[in-house]
Amino acid sequence: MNADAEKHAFIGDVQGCADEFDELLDQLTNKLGADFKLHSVGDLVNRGPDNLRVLEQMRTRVEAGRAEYVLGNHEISLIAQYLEIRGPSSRDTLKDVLGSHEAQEWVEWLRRRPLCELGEINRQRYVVVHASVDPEWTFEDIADRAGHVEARLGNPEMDRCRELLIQNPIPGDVRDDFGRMVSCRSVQGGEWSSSGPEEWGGEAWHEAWRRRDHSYGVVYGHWAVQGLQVHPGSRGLDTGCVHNGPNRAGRLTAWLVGGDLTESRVRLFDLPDDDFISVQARHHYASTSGSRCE
Ligand SMILES: [Mn+2]
Repeated sequence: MNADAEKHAFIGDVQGCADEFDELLDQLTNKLGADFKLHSVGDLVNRGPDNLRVLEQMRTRVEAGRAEYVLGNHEISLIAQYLEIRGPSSRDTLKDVLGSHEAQEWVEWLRRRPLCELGEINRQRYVVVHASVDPEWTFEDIADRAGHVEARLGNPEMDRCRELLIQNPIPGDVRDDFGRMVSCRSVQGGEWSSSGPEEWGGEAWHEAWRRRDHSYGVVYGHWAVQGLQVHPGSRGLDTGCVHNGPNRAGRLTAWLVGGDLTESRVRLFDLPDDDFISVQARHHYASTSGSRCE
């Protein structure tokens, strides 16, 4: 088997929905065999009921070389709460991690995870990032800027990590880049916001990004309200499993690529593309339709 025949599954925001995560992994194993590579867009934790189970499953796969996992805003929130930089919000469900005897070990493991995964499948370069990249960034820019954030966040000196988390961003500096990668939804010129365009103005970051005709593709999460996003060059995979409630259906979604699955697509991100599988949320995690989707 050559490298291009390896099968891959990119999955959206799990947010502690361990039952659905297990079900999706079972379906992926049935479809792809046991050797597929799993790629997570981050936000494995928070809002849902069972963060530890999800983290343990992912850590086992990462350490076996069978998964890649980039950090989302909720992992950053977990680290910040552990360091007492911020307190929990009323909807946070991180106690199973933060209250465990292994809390410190989890924080040390998490802060050493990457902000971006940069790879190549079927000769197509791609980036996995939780929220966004600056529409102007090249593939090399992303590698460089993510590397600077990771060097601070995962620094052996915890104080360097703490400084990053409390630092005020200046446009284009390491703290600003960090925010874009884990929180951004909208852009307007050089500015960005974690709010959607309907609240803040501007446009969706991925629309601005697409106009640049970059040679790399982007796989991201973080934006459940917009649902599954399938565009040339990008895939948005957050289908809001943890936002499932009486007024809104949530699912956990995977995008499948590699092996013979991509024969119908000349290039990885071409359309049409229906190589997705998803599982329905099993529980009502959200009681109202008005909850913000972070
Ligand atoms: Mn998020």
